[in-house]
Amino acid sequence: MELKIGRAIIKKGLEVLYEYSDVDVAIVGAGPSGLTAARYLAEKGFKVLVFERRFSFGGGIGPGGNMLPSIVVQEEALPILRDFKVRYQPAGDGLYTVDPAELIAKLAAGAIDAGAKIILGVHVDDVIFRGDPPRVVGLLWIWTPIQMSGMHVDPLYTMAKAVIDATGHDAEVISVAARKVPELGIQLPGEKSAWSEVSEKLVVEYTGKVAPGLYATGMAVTAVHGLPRMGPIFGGMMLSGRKVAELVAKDLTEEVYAVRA
Ligand code: 48F
Repeated sequence: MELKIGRAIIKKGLEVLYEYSDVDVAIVGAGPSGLTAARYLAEKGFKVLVFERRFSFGGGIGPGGNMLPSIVVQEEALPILRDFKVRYQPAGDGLYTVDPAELIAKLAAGAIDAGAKIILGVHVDDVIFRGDPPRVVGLLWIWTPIQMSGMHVDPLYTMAKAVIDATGHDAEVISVAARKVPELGIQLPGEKSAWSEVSEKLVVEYTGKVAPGLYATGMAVTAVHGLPRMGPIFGGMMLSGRKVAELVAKDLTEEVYAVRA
């Protein structure tokens, strides 16, 4: 039996890694923005891979409401909640409360059911770039426990037509790209102190391409554009995820037509 269990795991696990070593879109981070983007891109037919450093989903949603079992979403994001079949209750002033456990489960299920692949326990370490002017064409990654051990083990590669940084406050992928590929011309001022109302709007407005092949969504957008942070309100994160999905889909579709023309 042990032989069969082990072989089933190794065979399928390596098949998955092989199949997803080349994708249309690689998303780093399975928080609210990354999972939302994954679903809307996958349902358009793109091959989507999400790398998540932890062995769980949701990013900041779980601890979001200061660990209370309630988070807030504003009216503008209700269509997204309905797409994912997440229930909500009015809290007045255009705000709605959502159960964080339900939001985590349904965002992840929505992304997976739409066809996105989520691989857990992966730390994205670096980008791959090509060309002059340069374009981001993929990622370097390593298993999280190895990264945490501090031992030097060479990472593996995933090639992607588009990379989306959905890593949250530290914009980890964009940050490494800015530091190691200065020719990309990325500035990273970092986020400002809180002003939720303004930031919830600006985070969506500024969502998009940061450099050729590299996009920002969610709190990563605030780090790249020096926007204020917000509290435990998640509508902007999901609206940002949906917007980046639309932009990436448009760019990739136009690139395919340009190649064919
Ligand atoms: O932090 P996170 O939830 O990002 P988000 O989608 O949403 C932010 C909100 O949760 C909240 C907020 C707004 O109300 O302020 O913080 O922008 O999710 C980011 C995910 O990315 C993973 C991390 O474990 C988390 O689940 N992550 C971060 N860096 C890496 C990574 C990395 N280098 N490689 C892989 N995963």
